[in-house]
Amino acid sequence: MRQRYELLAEELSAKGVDLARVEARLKAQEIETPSWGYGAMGTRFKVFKKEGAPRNIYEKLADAAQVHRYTGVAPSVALHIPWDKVDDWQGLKQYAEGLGIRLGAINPNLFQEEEYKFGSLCHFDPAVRRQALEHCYECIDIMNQVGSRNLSLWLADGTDYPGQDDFRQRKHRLEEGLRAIVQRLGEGQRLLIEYKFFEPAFYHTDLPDWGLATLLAQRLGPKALTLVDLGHHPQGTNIEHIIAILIDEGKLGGFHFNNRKYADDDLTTSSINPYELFLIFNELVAAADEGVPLDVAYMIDQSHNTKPGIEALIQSVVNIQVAYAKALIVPRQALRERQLAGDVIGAEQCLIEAFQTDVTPLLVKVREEMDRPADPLAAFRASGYMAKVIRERDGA
Ligand code: RM4
Ligand code: MN
Ligand code: MN
Repeated sequence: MRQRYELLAEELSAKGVDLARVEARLKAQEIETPSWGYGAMGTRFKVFKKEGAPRNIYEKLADAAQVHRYTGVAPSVALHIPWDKVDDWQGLKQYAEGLGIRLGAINPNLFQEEEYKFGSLCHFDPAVRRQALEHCYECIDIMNQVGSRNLSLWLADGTDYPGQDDFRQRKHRLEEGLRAIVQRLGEGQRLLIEYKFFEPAFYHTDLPDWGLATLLAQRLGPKALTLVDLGHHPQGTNIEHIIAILIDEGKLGGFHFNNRKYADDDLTTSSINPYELFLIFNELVAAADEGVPLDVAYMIDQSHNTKPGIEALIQSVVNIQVAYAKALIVPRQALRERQLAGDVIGAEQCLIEAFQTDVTPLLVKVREEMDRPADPLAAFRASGYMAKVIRERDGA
């Protein structure tokens, strides 16, 4: 491996890549995993039993701590409220810290109650809008108690049939609700607005795309930002282009990483289209290299129907790390020169060659220096953790 690293280092420095800087940036990477990615999730047809599945938020955090333990770059966990609600938030915060991780984004559920049949913040009834707002306030209180920065909001609001409600009125209600939420946020806290063009409503979604999310975020000021879930676009959408625009407008607040084949599949990040993830990271690195300020929450939003949660999340974290590493070794200077020369092939090759580079030796070196195993997935699988929790949790 040492030898492979030396070879790669030689090759990259010839291309003008500053490897020490690349390694430092890889060590500083932070990816947030979702509490809901550990438990037994499923499809609307069936939720299959999962061996050793965590039974509560404490066990989910214990599992998340494993992902961080083996990768070194997954130090925080996002929560959904009320799914992960506890009585003692201080206790939960300390429990997480004891495991070497921390609590991250808070996601309000505005889709579970009977009252939300016709929407939450966009509902025609002010009492329902009030209820939705109160739930968001409750989530901000939780953020204050656990020291969380991000309120990550996805709305299930929409209508099923033409004429069901008034589009413009719903937009006004939405803006009013989001404004009230932003006003409640404390110093350093942010509202991340997550869009999705379909589901669960069939005719229209109130926050369908990055355009409307960003328009609202712009009106609401610096605390409101757009969140991009990779599975929330029409097929064929150029997500890396959206990322570039959001960066340029100072409105990229965060990601929900996952991958999809057809719909909002929430599959393992990079499992279907690794080149897309690389191109997204390429935009992020290009901007960072130019000194553009970025304050982005890198979060995973996945649901594992057939895979065990911890392993799926280790896989995802590593895939994200690989995409980042490949974007970091893109020869920026050469790329710019090829672009300005109108050399389409040459410019594209700068990206393709970086994407096709095996960055394993680089990641192994970084992991060693961070006191982490060279192969996180293999090390976790050999650790005996799953057998232990299956015994404890399933009583087998
Ligand atoms: C949505 C969206 C949210 C997720 C909910 C449960 O599709 O992706 O981020 O938390 O599902
Ligand atoms: Mn999401
Ligand atoms: Mn989703």
